[in-house]
Amino acid sequence: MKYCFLIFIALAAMMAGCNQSGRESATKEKSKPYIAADIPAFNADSAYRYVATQVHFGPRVNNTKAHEACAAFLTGKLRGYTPDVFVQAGTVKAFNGTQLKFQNIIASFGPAGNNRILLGAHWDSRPYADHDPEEANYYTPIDGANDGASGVGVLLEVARQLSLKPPPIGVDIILFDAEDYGPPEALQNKENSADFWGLGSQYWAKNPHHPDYYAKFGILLDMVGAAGATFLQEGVSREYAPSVLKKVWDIGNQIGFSSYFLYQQGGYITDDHYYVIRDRGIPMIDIIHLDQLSKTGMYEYWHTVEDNLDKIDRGTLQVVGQTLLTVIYSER
Ligand code: AHN
Ligand code: ZN
Repeated sequence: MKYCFLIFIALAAMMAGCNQSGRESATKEKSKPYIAADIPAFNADSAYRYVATQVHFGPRVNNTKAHEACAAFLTGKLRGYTPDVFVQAGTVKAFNGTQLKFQNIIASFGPAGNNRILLGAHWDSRPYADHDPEEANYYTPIDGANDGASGVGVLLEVARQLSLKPPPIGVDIILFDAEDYGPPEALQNKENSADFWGLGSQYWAKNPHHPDYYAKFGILLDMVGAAGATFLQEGVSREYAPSVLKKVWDIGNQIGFSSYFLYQQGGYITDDHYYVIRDRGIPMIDIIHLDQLSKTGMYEYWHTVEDNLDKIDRGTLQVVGQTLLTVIYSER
């Protein structure tokens, strides 16, 4: 009897092992995806202007005037593209006890029902340049042109496109707040390392704007605007949303962006998608600029005062925006 049990455990472990390698190879190789006809053309100049406007408010750090003003801008823009905009406002507690005012901004398009997808990006920017080469800058708020504004700029242009041609499925765009208020590097420890990031997405995932909100899958954009960006296959995405990752990577490659969407494993990032997966059960991937040659493994100017508008490239915004539109309008 005892042995049966042991064999069962051994078999289960082997099967888990198989599954694991099966899953990984599924995301490593490209194959030809289905792509619909008549996909709208993404406008990178428009996306770039949306990025620039956000950056010009100054750092969008919670509890500041720039943050408040940017929220009004984002909400106003989205209301111009759909009547279905919901602002989820409240307060969350930061690592240092500060009560942060936050606004998750949600815009819905297309048919109602559960056949829908979720697109996200964070719109706040980090109060600390704690990965800057200069120690004197560790507590300086960053422009967050790439880290924050780029993903939001792409999603605002996607929203404009969705307003011009209704998508075949429901699409929800969520601009998450309070993603980047995690403890500064010097104060990080085991107790505060993870769950003080993604405060807005954690709140939304536990209190969605509709009580039983569900989407087939989600795509998060994070640092999608720098010249020569490399999107490695991020670990949480690989493990919890392999088929979504494969679909998006195959489409990106198929339409000509193989130097951006690399079939290469990246590290595990505690980003907003992690909380949407954990607390809402929606498989969500993170399209995020990872760079194995940089010190942090992230975009080289990540959490530095150099994360500014100069580094934003219309070509990269185009790659990500056109890939998203192709995914959306090819869904059934
Ligand atoms: C952590 O470093 C734990 N999370 C990073 C998520 C992030 C911050 N993405 C952009 N800024
Ligand atoms: Zn950040």
